[in-house]
Amino acid sequence: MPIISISITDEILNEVDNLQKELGFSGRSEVMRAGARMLLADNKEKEALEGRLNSVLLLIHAQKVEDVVTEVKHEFEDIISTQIHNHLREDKCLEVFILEGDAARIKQLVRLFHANGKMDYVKLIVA
Ligand code: NI
Repeated sequence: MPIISISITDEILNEVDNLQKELGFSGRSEVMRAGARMLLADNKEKEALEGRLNSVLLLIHAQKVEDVVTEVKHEFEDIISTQIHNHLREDKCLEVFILEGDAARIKQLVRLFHANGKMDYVKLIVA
């Protein structure tokens, strides 16, 4: 198995260590492999989507990156029919987008939120 090194924030590393104990993983590598497998499976499912979709996109992010979200969402007004913005504990924002439109366009939006690396959580739910 190849060995790679990754950089990770203290905050995420702490959470990874807690998760390792809580779920009984044998080490950090095992947690990271499980995370990568979930992301791959999620992406495969998303890539298979086509045609016109109704969906809900959930985002959790730090308040300080709100401008990134605002910038992205203005480019996708054609598929965002409703948006709910709510404040959570610890300066976090929860965003709920109700989306309607072509699968390709919805995937493009989700990809942007994933790729910028600034979101704590990105989840697309297809109705
Ligand atoms: Ni906010």
